[in-house]
This record gives sequence, C-alpha cells and structure tokens, in this order.
Amino acid sequence: MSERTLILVKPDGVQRGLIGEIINRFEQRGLKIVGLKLVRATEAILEKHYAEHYGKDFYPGLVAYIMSGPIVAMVLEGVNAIEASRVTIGATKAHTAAAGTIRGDLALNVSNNLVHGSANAADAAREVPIWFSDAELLEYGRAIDPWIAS
Ligand code: DAT
Ligand code: MG
Repeated sequence: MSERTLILVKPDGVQRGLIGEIINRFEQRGLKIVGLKLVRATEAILEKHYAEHYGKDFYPGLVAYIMSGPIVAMVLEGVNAIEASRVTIGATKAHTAAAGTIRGDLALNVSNNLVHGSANAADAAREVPIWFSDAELLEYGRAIDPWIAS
C-alpha cells in the first residue's frame, strides 16, 4: 500500500552541505517527493512534532539543536515508504547505524544524527500535517513509477 512519510534534514545536514546527498538516497531508492521546503522550526512546532519526547532529559537540547538553523522538510510517497525510509536512515544512535544507511555512512552521534523519518503509520499521519498544508503536497505520476512498483 502506498504511504506518505515525513522526512527532515536536520540543521547539521544543511550546515554540512549534505542536503543533496540525503535527498539523493531516498530519491534513488524510488521514493517520490510530494512536498519539499526549507524551513526554520519553532518551539510550538517541535512541541507537537516531538510530543513523545516532551519532558525527557534530552528534550531541551533536542529542541535547541533542531532550531539552530534551517532544516529541509519533505514528504515522501511510495509503497512501504515509512519503513523503507527508516531503513535508509539507520539506527538512532548513529555510531551503531549500519553502513549503507544515511546515519551509518555520514553521522556518528545520537543528537547530531542528520535526519528524521516518521517511525510508523500513526506518527506519519500525525507529523505530515504539522509541517505541510494539503496544498503543499502534490499528486503527480512519474514515467519511472512502473519500473519501481507494479
Ligand atoms: P529517531 O530520530 O531515530 O526516530 P527518536 O524518536 O527516539 O529517534 O528520538 C528523536 C531524536 O531525539 C533523535 O533523532 C535524537 C534525539 N535523541 C533520542 N534519544 C536521545 C538520547 N538518549 N540522548 C540524546 N538525544 C536523543
Ligand atoms: Mg522518532
């Protein structure tokens, strides 16, 4: 079943010049970009986005980090897009992430771990509208689609 998932390139990804590299990993895998923008997160947005972590000891540091610079928000669409994206991203503790994943190839740290991806269908459904209006999400077909999913 086709799914939509929310991906963020975090401030370290933008500052390190890895926006293209990170988007490329998802794009080459076959996931379709249906929403894409450069944004600055606010405390109000992050309180919703990271509701599951609100009140934890690392929450203030997490918010300060995500607000420390622009981030790239995108919505990816495809069959099993949520799990496929999480596998492409790699484990949260980047030093344990498998080689070949974004974190395993490009990051070392649990806090500066470059990228966010919705963890499951419920999170994806909750997170996408936090960052994108319906009008910002485009429906379109690609000539390559039959070669990726059939
Ligand atoms: P993920 O981003 O892989 O979904 P998560 O939802 O558990 O991981 O945590 C969200 C972010 O919070 C994570 O990317 C980095 C930060 N974080 C998680 N656990 C942490 C910890 N123990 N110490 C510091 N930062 C942490
Ligand atoms: Mg998470």
